[in-house]
Amino acid sequence: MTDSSSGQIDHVLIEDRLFPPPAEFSQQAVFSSQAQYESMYRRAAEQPEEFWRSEALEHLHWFEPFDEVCRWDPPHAEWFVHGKTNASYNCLDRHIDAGRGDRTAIIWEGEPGDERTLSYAELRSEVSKCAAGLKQLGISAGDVVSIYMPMTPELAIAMLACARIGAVHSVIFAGFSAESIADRNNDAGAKLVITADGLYRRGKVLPLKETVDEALAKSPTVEHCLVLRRVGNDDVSMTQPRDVWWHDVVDTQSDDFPAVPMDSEASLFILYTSGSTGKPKGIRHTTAGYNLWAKRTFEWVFDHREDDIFWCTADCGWITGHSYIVYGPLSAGATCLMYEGAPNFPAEDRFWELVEKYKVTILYTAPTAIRAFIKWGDEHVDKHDLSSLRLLGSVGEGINPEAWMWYHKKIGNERCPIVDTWWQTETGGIMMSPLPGITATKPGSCTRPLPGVVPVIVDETGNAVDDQHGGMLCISKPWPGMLRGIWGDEDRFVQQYWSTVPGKYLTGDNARKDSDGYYWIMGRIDDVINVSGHRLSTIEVESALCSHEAVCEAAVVGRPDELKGQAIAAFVTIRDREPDEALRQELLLHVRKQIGALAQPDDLRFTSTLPKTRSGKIMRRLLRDIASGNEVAGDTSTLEDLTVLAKLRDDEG
Ligand code: 6R9
Repeated sequence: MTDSSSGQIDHVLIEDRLFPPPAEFSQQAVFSSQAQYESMYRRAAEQPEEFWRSEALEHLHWFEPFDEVCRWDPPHAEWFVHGKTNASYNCLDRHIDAGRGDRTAIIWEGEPGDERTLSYAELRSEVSKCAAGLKQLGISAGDVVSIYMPMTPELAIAMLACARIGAVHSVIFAGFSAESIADRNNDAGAKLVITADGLYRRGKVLPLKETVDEALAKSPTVEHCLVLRRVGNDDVSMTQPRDVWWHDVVDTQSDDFPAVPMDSEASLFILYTSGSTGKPKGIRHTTAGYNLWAKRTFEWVFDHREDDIFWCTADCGWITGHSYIVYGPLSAGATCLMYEGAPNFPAEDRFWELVEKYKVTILYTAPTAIRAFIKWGDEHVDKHDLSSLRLLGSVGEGINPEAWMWYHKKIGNERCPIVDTWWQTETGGIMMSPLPGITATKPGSCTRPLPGVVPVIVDETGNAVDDQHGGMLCISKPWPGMLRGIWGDEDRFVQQYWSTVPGKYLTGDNARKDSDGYYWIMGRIDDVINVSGHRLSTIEVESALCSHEAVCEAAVVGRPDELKGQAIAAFVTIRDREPDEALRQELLLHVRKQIGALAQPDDLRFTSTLPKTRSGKIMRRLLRDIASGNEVAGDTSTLEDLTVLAKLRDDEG
C-alpha cells in the first residue's frame, strides 16, 4: 500500500490470471498482430489529422467534403469541419449503393416470440416512410423528437428516420415515469413524441401511451404524438388532432425519401444520463464524428466479419443501444439480432435459446445480466448449444473477476475471447477494450486504449500519477466521438467535465494502470472509501467478496466512522445457501485473506436485492445513505425498482 496523502487510490486486489487470445481466433482477426495495433495507435496519437482524415474519407459517405479535420478550442471540438454527411445514409444507402441491399440488417424477436427480418433495402424503405411521416407532422432539421418505445424494429427505424431528415432524437428508456418524460421533453423542447400502444414485459402489457399522456399534459412544446400499434391495445385514448397512428401516417408514405445532407457538427441526438443529484443531463452528440467513432470501434473491438450475427442485449434507451445496436453495426453493414423482452421470460434460458436459435456469433451484454445468470443457475445454460459464439463482450460496470471467469467458462466454453469495454454515454463509443485477436486478457481489466484515445490518470492536483497507483481517469486529447455539450447547459458542461483538470476530459471514474500498461477501472470518484487515510476502490473490495462461492453480488460503500474517518459497509446477495452469522464471519475473513485487514468490511448485510439504475448499475449512493442511517437523499427517479429501498430497510430489521 502507498501513502494516500496525495489523493491516490490504494490498490489491494491482485489478479494475475492471463488469457492469451486463441490462435485460431487471431489468425483471422481484424487486428492480428500487436505491431499493427501499436503502429495504428502511434499514428492516431502523433498524426491525428492525417489518421482521422483517411478514416473519415474511407468510412463515411460525404455529400460535401470537410475542409478541416479537427478544430480544438478546449473544451470545444469540431470534427470534419464544414463537411456534409448523413448518419442514416451511412447506415443504409451506402450498403445498398454497393449492391449489398439484400443483406440482413436486423433479425428481431418480440417477447411473445414473433419474428421479423429486415434486409438493408427493406430497412431503408421503412426509414424513408417514417422520415416522410415526420415531415408531414411538421418536423424538420434541428427539431427534437422524443422516442419512448418498446424494443421493436420501429424504435431503430424512428431513430434513423430522425437522422435522415436531420431531426435530433432523444430516446427515453421505456421504463421511465411520466415525470421523467416530461422533464426530458421540456429540457429539450421536444416537438414530437413517438410511442406505442403498449409494451410487453414478462408477459404483461405496460400502458406506454397512458404514461405518455400524463407526460404530455406537462409538455407544452410537444405538438404531436405518433403511436405505433404494438400490442393491439385499441382502447388507448387518442387526443385529436395531437395524436396520430403510425399505420396512418408512416405506412402510407412513399418509400423513397432521400437522406438530407447534414453538417458534420449538426446534432444527431441527445441522450439523458442521470446526474447523481438534480436534473438529468442531455448529452449532445453530433453527426460525423460520432458516426465514425461508432463504426470504427464496432469493427475494431468486435472483430466484425461478414458472417457474424451480432447481438447487443442493451436497450436502445441507453448509449450502448445507440452505438452498438444502431449506428455502429449498421454503418458497418453487420447483421444484428434485436430482442424485445426480458432475459427470464418465459424462462431463465431465454437468452441462450436465442443464441442457439439464431446462431449468434458475438454476444455483448452487461455484468448485471451475467450476475443474474450465475444466480439463476447453470442448468439454464446447459440446455442449449452455444457453439456458434466466437466472441463475448461486457459493458456497463466493472466485471468482477469471478463473474468474468464464469462468462469465460460457462458461456464461452473457454474458447471465446472476452472484450471488457470501458466507455460512457459521453464518449459516444468504446474507449478502452481488448482487441480480441491480439490482447491477452486479465479478468477485471479493460486492458488498453483504442487508437485515438489518450488516457491519463491524475491525482487531486491534476498531476499524472505513477503506474500502479489509482487516480482520476482523464482523456487528454479530443476524439471524434466525444460529447459536444450538455443540451442547453454550457456552464454545467464546462464545470462537470473540464474544470477539475483544465483542458482534459474528466471521466468521473478512477483507474489504475498496471506494469503491462493495462487499465483497471476502480469505480466512480464519488464512491471512493477513505479508511484511516487509505483510499480504497469499491470494486476491489466487491471483487474480493465475489470471489467467495456463496456470493452473487456485492456492493460496498463508506459510512462515517469516528475513529477511521470512514468504515466499510458491504451489502451482499448470496446463492445456494441460507445467510447466517457463520457465513458472515466466513466472508469477512475471506476478504481479510484476499486483500488485507484494512479492507475488511465493518458491517456486512445480507440482502435479497441491490438498488440498481434502470440500466442495471448498482446505485452505491443510495446504499451510502442507508449504511449511514440517513434518509435516502437526492434523485431516485433512475432507480429501477422503487421497492428496493423498503426491502433494504426490512433486511436491516
Ligand atoms: C457505456 C455505459 C458509464 C459508466 C462509466 C463507468 C461504468 C461502463 C465499464 C464501466 C468498468 C467497464 N462502466 N463500462 N466500469 N468497466 N467496462 O455504460 O455508459 O451508462 O454513461 O455509464 O459506467 O463508471 O463511467 P453510461
